Amino acid sequence: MIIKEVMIRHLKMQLNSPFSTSFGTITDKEFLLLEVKDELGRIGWGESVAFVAPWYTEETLKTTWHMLEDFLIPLILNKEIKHPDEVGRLFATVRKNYMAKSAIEGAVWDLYAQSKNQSLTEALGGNKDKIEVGISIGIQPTIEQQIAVVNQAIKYGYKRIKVKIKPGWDVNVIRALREEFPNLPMMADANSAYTLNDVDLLKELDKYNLMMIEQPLAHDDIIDHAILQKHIKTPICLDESIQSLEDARKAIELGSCKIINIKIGRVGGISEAKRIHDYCEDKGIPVWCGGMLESGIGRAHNIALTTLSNFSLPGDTAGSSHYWKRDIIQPEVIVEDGFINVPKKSGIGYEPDLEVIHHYTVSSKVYR
Ligand code: OSB
Ligand code: MG
Repeated sequence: MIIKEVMIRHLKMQLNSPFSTSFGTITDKEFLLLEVKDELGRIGWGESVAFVAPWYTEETLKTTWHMLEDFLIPLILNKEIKHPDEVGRLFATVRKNYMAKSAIEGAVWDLYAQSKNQSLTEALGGNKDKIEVGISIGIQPTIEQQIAVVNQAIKYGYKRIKVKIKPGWDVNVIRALREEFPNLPMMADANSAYTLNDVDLLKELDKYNLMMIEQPLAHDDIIDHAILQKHIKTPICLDESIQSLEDARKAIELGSCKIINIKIGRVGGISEAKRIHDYCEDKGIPVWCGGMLESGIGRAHNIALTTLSNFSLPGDTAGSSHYWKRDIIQPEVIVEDGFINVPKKSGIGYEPDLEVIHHYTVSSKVYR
C-alpha cells in the first residue's frame, strides 16, 4: 500500500471521573487521532497516547504533533509499504519519540489488516476469542472512597484490580483494601514515586499478597529495580522503564522485573510490542497490556495485541463506559464478567463514529 494522506485531529474528551496518580490528576483526556489514507482510499486509524504534560514519559500532545508534521509524516507519504514492520525502518532516522511513531504505525497496521481482509487480531497472529481484563483505579480522596470505588469495580465484573500508590498513600491503603477484600487479585502501581531509601516501606507491602508492584522506582531505571527485587518477594513489573526490546532484554538479564507491562505507544508501535512479547514468552516472563486512558481507537489496538499468547495476565483495558459518557467507536467496548469479546471484523474491528469524533474535535489538519 501507499500512504497518500494523513489527517491529524486534536480531541478533548472529559473523563467520567478524574484520574489521579503519584504525579497529579487528569480530568480531560486530550490526544491526537490519526486517519491514514492509502491509494485505494482505505482508511486506517491510529491514536497518539501522549498527554498534554510530560509527567509519564517526556512526550506531549504538542511534541507528538511536531514530530508527526515535521518528520514522520514526510517520511511515510507516498512510500510503498508491504508490511507494517517496515514503518519502524522508515522512521530509523528519528530517535525515540515512540508515541508519535506509534500513532502512524497503528493506523498502518489497521490498513494492512483491512488490505488482507483480516481482523487486526488475525493479522497479528493472535488466538483468543475473548480477553480477560482488569481495571486501574486512581488515587481517591479518602481510604473509605478508595474501598467504595474498588467495590464498585468488582461489581462491574473486574477480577483484577490495580490501585495507584504514592508516599503517604501506600501501606495504609493496601492494608485497608486487603482487610476488606482478602482474596482479591490486587496490584499496586507507584509510577516511579519511590527510591531505594524506601526499601523498608516497600518490604512492608510483601505482607499483602499483591500480584505485583508496578514501576516503584525511577522512570528510566533498571539498576535500582534489580537491587530492590532482591529485597522484596512481591514481583516487580516494569512500565515506564521499558521503551524497547533492548530495554526488556537488559531488564530481564539484570533481574529488574519478573513481569512487563507492554504499552504500544510507549514502545513505538505494535511491531515492537510484539517483539517484546515474543522475547518475554521465550524467557518465561509474563506480560500484560497497559493503558493510557485511550479512546476506543487505541483501546481496539490494545484488545488485538492482548490476543497474543503471552499476554497471560489481565491488563488495564477497561470498558468504554468506565472512561467516557460516549466513546468514539461503535459498538463501544463492553466488559462482561471481566472479559471483552474480541471483534472479528476486518481491521481494528470497531467502526469510528464520525459524528462523535467531530463533537470532541478541537482542531485538525490534513497532510498530503
Ligand atoms: O502507569 O499504567 C499507568 C494511565 C495513564 C498513565 C499511566 C498509567 C495509567 C493507568 C491507567 O494506570 C490505565 C488505563 O485505564 O488506561
Ligand atoms: Mg503504570
